[in-house]
Amino acid sequence: MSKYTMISPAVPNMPWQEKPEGLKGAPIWRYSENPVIGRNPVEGVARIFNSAVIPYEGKFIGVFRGEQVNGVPYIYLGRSDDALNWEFDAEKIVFVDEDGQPSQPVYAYDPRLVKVEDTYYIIFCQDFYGAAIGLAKTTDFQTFVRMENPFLPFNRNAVLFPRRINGNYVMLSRPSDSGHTPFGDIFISESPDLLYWGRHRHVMGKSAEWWEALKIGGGAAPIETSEGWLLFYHGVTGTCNGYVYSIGGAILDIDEPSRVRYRCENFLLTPQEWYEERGFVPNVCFPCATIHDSASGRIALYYGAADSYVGAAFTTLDEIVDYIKEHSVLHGDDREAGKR
Ligand code: BMA
Repeated sequence: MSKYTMISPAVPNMPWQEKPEGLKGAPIWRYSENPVIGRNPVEGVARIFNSAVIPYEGKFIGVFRGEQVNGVPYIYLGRSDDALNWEFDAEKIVFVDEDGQPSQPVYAYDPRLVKVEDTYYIIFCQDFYGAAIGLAKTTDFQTFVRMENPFLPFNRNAVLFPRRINGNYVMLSRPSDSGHTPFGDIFISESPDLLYWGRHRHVMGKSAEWWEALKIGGGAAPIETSEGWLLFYHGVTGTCNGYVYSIGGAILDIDEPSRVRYRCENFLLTPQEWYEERGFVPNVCFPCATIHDSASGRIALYYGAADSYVGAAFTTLDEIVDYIKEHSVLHGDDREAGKR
């Protein structure tokens, strides 16, 4: 009998591997065949990483950050029967505007993919006179309609919640600068229509813990649970050799998610495998999606590794929630509604 419940569909065919014996630290374990996606996955694309996947029509579909050989990132569509072996379209996703006219972003990266009601939304980083959040929707993964840009530049790491809260769509984001941003807290904004955004609140900031002492950013779309919204996010620290990206966990209040209920002082995953430590940008674990099954409580977390690969890791709702609660350290800001 599970201790906690997920409020989301059952996904009986989700990918899974049992916990290895002797696992130490946080109860989350890497897929033994990682990386899931290797180099040069598509003609003209050198690397796929920081990508999002979702169950679709009994199988799986995803939006993938493809770093083209000219260095410009774009979003590619991929399909899979098992969410581990992926086939990618040869061409990048073509976007149109609300009138059906071509509306291709200059570049597009770090996509998240979230279903709200009957529509799938892609939330990504793009050029809007500087790095800013892009938003697009599809119902069939054939036509992709770009919507109005939700926020002003500079902003990154936007993550839509999978349902409205108190009647409004809700999105996390991380206001930033035009460069590699040596700061950054997670904020939340609401919208009645995905067009006009307001009621901005602060959710949580960098913390005293070394692994997230520089900046943080939303990761996978929050999972609705009996304890609140389970959020996997990234935390960044600065070293003499550059940034290190780890994966953290927090649980946000179900009705007022700008309030943090629990926040794990330990990282859940930090770079330690070759595909996380070695690559185009070393020492990066960058979560962008989960596939989770409410019937079994199983969670598969997808993360970009070293800006070069996609990795997967597994956990269960009971184990990860207990771990986050047992190691929870809240800061003054975290408990606040986030309005000043
Ligand atoms: C961030 C983003 C991510 C990237 C990370 C590490 O600023 O650009 O796409 O994974 O840096 O390079």
